[in-house]
Amino acid sequence: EEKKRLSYEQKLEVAEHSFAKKILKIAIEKRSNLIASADFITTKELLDFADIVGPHIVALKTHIDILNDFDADETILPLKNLATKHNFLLMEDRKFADIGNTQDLQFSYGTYKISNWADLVTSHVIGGSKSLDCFVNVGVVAILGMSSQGTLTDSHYREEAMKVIENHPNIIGCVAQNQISDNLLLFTPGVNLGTTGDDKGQQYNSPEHVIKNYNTDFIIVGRGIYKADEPEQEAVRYKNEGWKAYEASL
Ligand code: S5P
Repeated sequence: EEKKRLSYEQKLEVAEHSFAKKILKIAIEKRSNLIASADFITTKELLDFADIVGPHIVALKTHIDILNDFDADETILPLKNLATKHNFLLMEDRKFADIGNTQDLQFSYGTYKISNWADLVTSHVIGGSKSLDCFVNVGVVAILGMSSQGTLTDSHYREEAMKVIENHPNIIGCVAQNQISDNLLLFTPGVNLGTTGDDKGQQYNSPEHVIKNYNTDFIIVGRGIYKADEPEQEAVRYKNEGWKAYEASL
């Protein structure tokens, strides 16, 4: 018989990292496995979007460095308030990829001071295990495999990356396009119900495909929601599709 996935409740029982517990609790409470990617270049669009989709998501994924008008008081304070109001986590998709000392500086200093506000951060593991020691008071989501055409994250890379990932206590899960072991959370981007890709190498699957085939815990949807005419309606649609596929896979 085919091996079934663990439920969010079962994952919560064995989760050790505080941010793994937090995101699992939110998923259970909201009956949602949806993370919305908010790839906006203005603070107003980012905040309006967060307020609209907030009730339906477990986390809002940001690329904070693409904002034209970033300001700690005008951007981060209201964003944190919205995260509290609607009970979602803030996931900064920084994709760190350097030595430990540089990542330490990039995490806490400069314009964005990510460590002040992010609950989750994405990081490559290409710098090796010790490069990840700097990520304290945050959950690290490691980039195992990418969704883009021609990515270098082939099976050999992923096998070596997984050795780092499985042994690092700061890591709560992976971004990947394949099934991984039950003790890590799986986050899958490249999800869209309307199209199979873009002209810059992105490749898409449906929520059902990634949840059924990879046992993904959280789907990450960007343009499918934020470019829609009715982003809230679309967020609800992805949330419902994602939850239905999760329940069917139990
Ligand atoms: O492999 C990846 C990893 C990530 S985090 N492929 C991705 O697309 N992402 C991110 O997910 C990407 O940076 C973007 O913010 C989001 C996908 O956006 P969409 O508009 O293509 O859905």
